[in-house]
Amino acid sequence: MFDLIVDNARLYPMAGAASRAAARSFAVLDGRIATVGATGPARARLDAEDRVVLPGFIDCHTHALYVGDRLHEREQRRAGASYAEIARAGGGILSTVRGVRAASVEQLCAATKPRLLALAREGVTTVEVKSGYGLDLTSEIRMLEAIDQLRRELPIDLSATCLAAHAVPPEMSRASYVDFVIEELLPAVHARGLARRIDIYIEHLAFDLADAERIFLAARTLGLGIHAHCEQLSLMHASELAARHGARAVSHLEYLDGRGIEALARNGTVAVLLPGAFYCLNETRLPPIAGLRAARVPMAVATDLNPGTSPVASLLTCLHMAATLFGLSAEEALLGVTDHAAHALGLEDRGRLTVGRRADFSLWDLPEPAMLTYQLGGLAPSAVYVEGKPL
Ligand code: DI6
Ligand code: FE
Repeated sequence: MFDLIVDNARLYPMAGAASRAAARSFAVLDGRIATVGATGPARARLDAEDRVVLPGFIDCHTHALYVGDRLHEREQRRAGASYAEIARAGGGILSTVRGVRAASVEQLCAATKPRLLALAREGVTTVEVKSGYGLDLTSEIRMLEAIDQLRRELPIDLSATCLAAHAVPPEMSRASYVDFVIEELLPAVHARGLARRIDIYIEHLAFDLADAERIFLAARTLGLGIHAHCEQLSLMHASELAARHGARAVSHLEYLDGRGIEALARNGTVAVLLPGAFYCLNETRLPPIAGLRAARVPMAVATDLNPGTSPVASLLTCLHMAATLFGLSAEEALLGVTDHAAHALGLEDRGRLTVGRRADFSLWDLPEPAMLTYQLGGLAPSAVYVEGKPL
């Protein structure tokens, strides 16, 4: 006896436009896909009425947990200041750090919930959320605890990443902060089981390759996964270093070169594209999509939802931007928010509608999934299911 049968569905188990299944139905048991194609007795039945059924979307790179906004930086940028100049003057990430340090878990959750629910309404069923606006022991842990609380309160799944190495806090030197992250913060986060991976911002205005190497070694010792922000504003060869240390994913990559592409390909590292940040910062340098494609590097697409560079609480918008601005095919863009995003997070239990995976899916009244890379706005799933249950 299954829990649910979904039938009369145009089923896209891999989400790519070219990979529609012959099967028209699937069965759910205990939150997982039990069979595809066959039917049988079930406690409930969902007639998809010939709608498109896609795997639940996965937003694999966000800084969704924050309070306040940075609207004033928009004006500063309009007047000619760059993101780096604003950051060096004590604005940027550090202005959000001041707000987050003063906020309680409840205030952090209340500010973040509407953003996560906005993603869920578009069919997003898993969201990665980073810390990185605390930059001290109690504030980083409070951020991760807030993510854990939201995970328990919301119907979608959240996956927390410790981004302690996001910026250097004003009260410390870079070297002593890196020591503190390695010696105190990461062990404390690991001991509490609050994050399954680390991330680091490797850029001239943040951390360098030597800092990154030390943090990667510490993460590996603790058995934490590795993600990194690389080559966003300049070529630092950070992707090569991260890949060599077994990074699952590296993000941004506008300045990535051929050597970096080879390193990602060799290590099976996912390239996470963040067109929302590219768009909001008015960037012109495109990530090397043709090279990534030729080297068969899996590409994911995420919102980078954050108050500074990508106040974009819409994965559908980013999917559209990945296709329109970066030139991804519809299939690449859709794989980028499903299977490849799951792989980036090491969550191989989702991202496809195949037997054994989580029954996270959405129903769409569309002629075909590629419509999501064509029409901007006005599209929403008619239903979203997480582990076989309606949102
Ligand atoms: N890269 C980004 O896009 C965000 N963090 C990072 O390292 C920006 C975060 C912010 O400006 O608040
Ligand atoms: Fe980011």
